[in-house]
Amino acid sequence: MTNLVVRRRIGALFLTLSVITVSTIMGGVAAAAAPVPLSSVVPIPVSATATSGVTHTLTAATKIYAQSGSTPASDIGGYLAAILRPSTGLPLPVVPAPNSAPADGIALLLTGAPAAVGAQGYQLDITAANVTLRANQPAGLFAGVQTLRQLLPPAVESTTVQPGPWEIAGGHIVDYPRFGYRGAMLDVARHFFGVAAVRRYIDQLALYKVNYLHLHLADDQGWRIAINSWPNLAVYGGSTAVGGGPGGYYTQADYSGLVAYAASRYITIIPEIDMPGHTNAALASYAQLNCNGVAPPLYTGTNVGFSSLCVPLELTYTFIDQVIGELAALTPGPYLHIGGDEASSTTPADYTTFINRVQQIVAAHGKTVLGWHDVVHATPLPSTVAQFWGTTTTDSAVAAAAAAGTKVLMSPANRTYLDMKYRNNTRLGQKWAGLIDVNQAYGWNPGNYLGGVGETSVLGVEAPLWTETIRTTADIDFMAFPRLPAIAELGWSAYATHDLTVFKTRLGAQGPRWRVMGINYYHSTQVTWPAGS
Ligand code: NGO
Repeated sequence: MTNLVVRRRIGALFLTLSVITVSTIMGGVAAAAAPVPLSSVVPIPVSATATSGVTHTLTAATKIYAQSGSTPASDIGGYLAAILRPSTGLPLPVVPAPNSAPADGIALLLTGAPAAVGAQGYQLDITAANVTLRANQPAGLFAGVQTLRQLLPPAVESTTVQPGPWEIAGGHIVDYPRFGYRGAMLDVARHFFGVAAVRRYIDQLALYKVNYLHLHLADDQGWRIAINSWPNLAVYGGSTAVGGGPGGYYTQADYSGLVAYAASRYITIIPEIDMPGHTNAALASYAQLNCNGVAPPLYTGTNVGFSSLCVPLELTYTFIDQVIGELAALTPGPYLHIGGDEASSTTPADYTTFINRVQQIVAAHGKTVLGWHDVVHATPLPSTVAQFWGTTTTDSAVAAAAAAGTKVLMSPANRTYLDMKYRNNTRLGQKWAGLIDVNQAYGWNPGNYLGGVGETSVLGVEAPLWTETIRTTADIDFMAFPRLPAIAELGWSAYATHDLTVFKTRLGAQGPRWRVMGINYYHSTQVTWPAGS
């Protein structure tokens, strides 16, 4: 009989419980599942070498040692403990690491990592005696914690005590990202998603080392952030949604809370106000923003390209300056996204005038412009980043901009758009950019995809989730899983590791974890799921 001693604190007492492992009950012979292999981590690490026959087991004595004197390290220790305690029932105290590397427990250290892992990478050593995670910066510790988490059995994600054992395969991992920007976008304008839903998505993104969350905060159907100098934007412009539902918006306190929550997961939020098109909600909220002085009605359909801010009107730029000013003050990160897509109700000359002027406003507020790749038709500032959302592998204007130094964020719609259907009969989503199952989402190379846009021009990869047809967190889960981890891997892992067959098995191995986490994932037939998942 295999007994695992679990110490749980109940009130002021420590109770010692004996938990009989499931394998004992079911098989009679103690045949605990083998530890998760190092090779199953998503995104796949740069290098992972297993030490055969060695495992590390978490016990009631395990401590989490955090780099002494580092608040971020002890916060990351607390984050790890908060994930592990409910399922393991172990106390897992977070304590300052001694000066020399601890001989036991899990150590989160900001010393001794190889320079090659940079600011976001880490080194992880797992021996029978201890687990040692080293990074140069807290972001690297956080990334390494996600790897460690995936190396524990899926049941570790449970919110209730599970039998264990909590074994981790022995080995040595050195890991760092291919691209510094690995993003996801959530459209909270077509349907509004409240703070809890966005936090849930942030937590899911963190598990796959995504480090930017772009929030599409305003579109024709809704304006979702309170702007103090233009209050009607949120109150009226945010009052509905696609299909005519109730809408909603973030107060600035809500939004700051999201920014802080994301930061605690090493994710930077990028706010987007789409303009000059996709602005019906703003135009409906303030008649004086319209060229004819008449406010259009609120819009709850799904057409695009019919609205435009009034380019010749000086008030337009006062408005933008005040909106961008308030957003910049709420945004510790470097980027503000100005949209710029599908401005088919704006003349090309007006478009150029407008984008060039808005870039100056963003720069005056100390931020860097991100825009959909349409902005290359204006005159991008040297720092402006163009987000490619096309469906072809050639775009001469984007290639010319890249040749002139513009960095490109890769979101090809037929590869990365999480709102595309998986198959013709997928209940949710659209088809305009094609069907996207795992082969299609994973089977491309961001550094060598768009003609004339080589690896050095690519800032990173982002998976947008537009929400014309998406209403609930279960819908978000269904469209994001399993494709989001595929895109996250393209952003993190070296292209030399790219292998569709192996990836389908690694991705499938995440299924049991998603099940424990309550993620409503799509059971793609292209993924090799383990039996029973
Ligand atoms: C396009 C369009 C969005 C839609 C989305 C739906 C871009 C950049 N503009 O992508 O307004 O919501 O497709 O897939």
